Amino acid sequence: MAQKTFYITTPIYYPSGKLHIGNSFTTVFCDSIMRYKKLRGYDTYYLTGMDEHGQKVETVAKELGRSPQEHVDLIAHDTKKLWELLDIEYDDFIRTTQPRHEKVVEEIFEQLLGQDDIYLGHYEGHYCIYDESFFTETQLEDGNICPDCGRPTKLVKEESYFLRLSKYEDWLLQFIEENPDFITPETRKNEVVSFIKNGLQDLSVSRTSFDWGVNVKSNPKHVVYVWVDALSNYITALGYGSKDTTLYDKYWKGDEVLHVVGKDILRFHAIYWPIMLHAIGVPVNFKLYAHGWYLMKDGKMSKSKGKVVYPDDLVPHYGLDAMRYFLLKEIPYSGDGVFTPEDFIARINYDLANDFGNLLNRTINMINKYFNSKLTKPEKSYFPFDEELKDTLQASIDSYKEDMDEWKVSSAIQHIWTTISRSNKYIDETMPWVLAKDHDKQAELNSVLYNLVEALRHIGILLKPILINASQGLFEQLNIPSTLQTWDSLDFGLLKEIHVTDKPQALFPRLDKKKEEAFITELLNPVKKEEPKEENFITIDDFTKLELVVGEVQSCKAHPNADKLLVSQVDTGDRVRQIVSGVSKYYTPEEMVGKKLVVIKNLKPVTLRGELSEGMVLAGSNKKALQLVELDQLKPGDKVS
Ligand code: ME8
Repeated sequence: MAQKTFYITTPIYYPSGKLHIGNSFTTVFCDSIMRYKKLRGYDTYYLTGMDEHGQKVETVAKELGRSPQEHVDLIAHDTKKLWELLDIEYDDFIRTTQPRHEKVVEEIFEQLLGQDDIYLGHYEGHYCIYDESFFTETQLEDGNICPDCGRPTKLVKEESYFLRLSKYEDWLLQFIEENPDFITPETRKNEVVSFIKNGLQDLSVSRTSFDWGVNVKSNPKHVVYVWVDALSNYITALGYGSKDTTLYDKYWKGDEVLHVVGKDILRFHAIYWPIMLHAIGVPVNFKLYAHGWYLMKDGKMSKSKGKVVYPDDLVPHYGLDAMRYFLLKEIPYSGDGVFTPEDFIARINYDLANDFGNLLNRTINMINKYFNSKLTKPEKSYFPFDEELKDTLQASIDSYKEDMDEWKVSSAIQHIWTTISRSNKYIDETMPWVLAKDHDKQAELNSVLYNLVEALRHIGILLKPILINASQGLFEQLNIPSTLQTWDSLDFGLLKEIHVTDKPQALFPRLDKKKEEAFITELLNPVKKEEPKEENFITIDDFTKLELVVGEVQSCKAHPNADKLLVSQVDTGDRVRQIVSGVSKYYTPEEMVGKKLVVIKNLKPVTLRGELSEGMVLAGSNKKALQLVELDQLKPGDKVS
């Protein structure tokens, strides 16, 4: 029988900065689904990539003193490194700046224009550069603030092309009705349906206000607006519109296609994308899963508030599997998840180290101790608990499968832990250490330990899409042949004989709770080093603009019209100049005479209360005192620098 195909995609990420656990969640999530499908025998294709065009990229690159291309190259490089760290097995990494993508986007746009699904008009609206979205007055928060990111929006009016969404409103509603599992979860589907029923407005699909994008072929002053550009990646990456459409024919037109997106970009994928595809004559045969968000205890993850968690801070310290486990476990199917240092450490200590790691470790240690690392397949069952263990295992496998098929990864993980708990309970019930004391109970003891290894083998298979190193570690320590690590080998009793390692290693060492919580808290709130602000600096060139010289006061009088001021005649070497200074509270005119002071010679002359002032003398001061800077060893006109 031909293998079924499964094509899965992440959103393509904006290169606006380093990716955090939120973006990483989507990618790890897709990776686990892809690995599950592979385990189930599918021919899979996993696409991820970067959304590299748009005004925001242009702006960020400029701020960082890079060209947009240099900027996106750097971020794409860092992103690939992150996926390597998280062991993401993607098949392709598309970048919207690649010619293979740009060329096809150009053509898609022209096709839509040619068939009058795109037309030229004017757009006026409040635009958020950061989110690359327009908002209506009613959507904005007070002060024309973007409702998504909280930044100020800009009122923009420009010529723009529009996609006729309104024309396809009825078609889309009918499509959603006829394909009830097109959008999941159900709550998200309801959101989309009610949005459409409120009436779709034609979508602005081009900009003239920036350059960094795909130009409209027939009118190059327009750049294709980022969503038409971005969404097309899902088919351009497969070679749609190119000479070689093998992948497109195989995977897009294949058995299953799944787009996984965050809830914030649901509308784009559930409305604009199917309409675009339908309009250009591409079959709309994808499913959409919109997941919730990772939040911090007190709200959204926010770089500006210093509340962002990065996997590359955690993985080197806690390992790949701890990170993957937490990410996949803590976002439920249709809700948000919260990251706290306490929960992160608790999941490692309780779920991974105590429940799972310990089960494996105890089992191996007992086999080593009682049977010199070797077991044989028991001839029969000795305890009623044996059947209970097997029943729990079978029920967990069924529920796991059902959940994974519906993208409920967090819930599927819980079913694995049900089996883990049942296995730990089985040890308490059968008490192998008591059996070991009785020489007549060797067969029972062998059987108990065999059942535990079989349960662990099953657990290892179910964990393959979730914990990459730990599932492998489990198979290695139990010496499970690769033929019994497959989905088809989920059948109790297939192990003929067992020979476990005599050097067991803890998969997840227990962590010092307080110390590690403090470590992560510190990562989240690094002690801020006061860095001098750039605008406080002047360059040496700025300083040398000042002409500072020694000036000797020849004579001095009180200012006729201002109590605080003295008027001095100062010899600066080249000539005598009049300088007005606010020092009368600290110096009498008599005291001034003969002082050799530091004078700024090239200060623009001003008239102060009727007296010309052709420079300034320098003084130091605090609230109580003022002291003129004197250089009594030098002569008038000597340079000060
Ligand atoms: O939206 N928790 O890119 P993006 C969970 N370029 N998911 C999160 C998250 C969080 N805290 N923060 C972000 C874009 N995400 C577009 C996509 S696709 C044709 C174009 C998710 O880099 C977010 O929900 O802003 C989205 O799914 C993904 O990261 C990419 O976000």
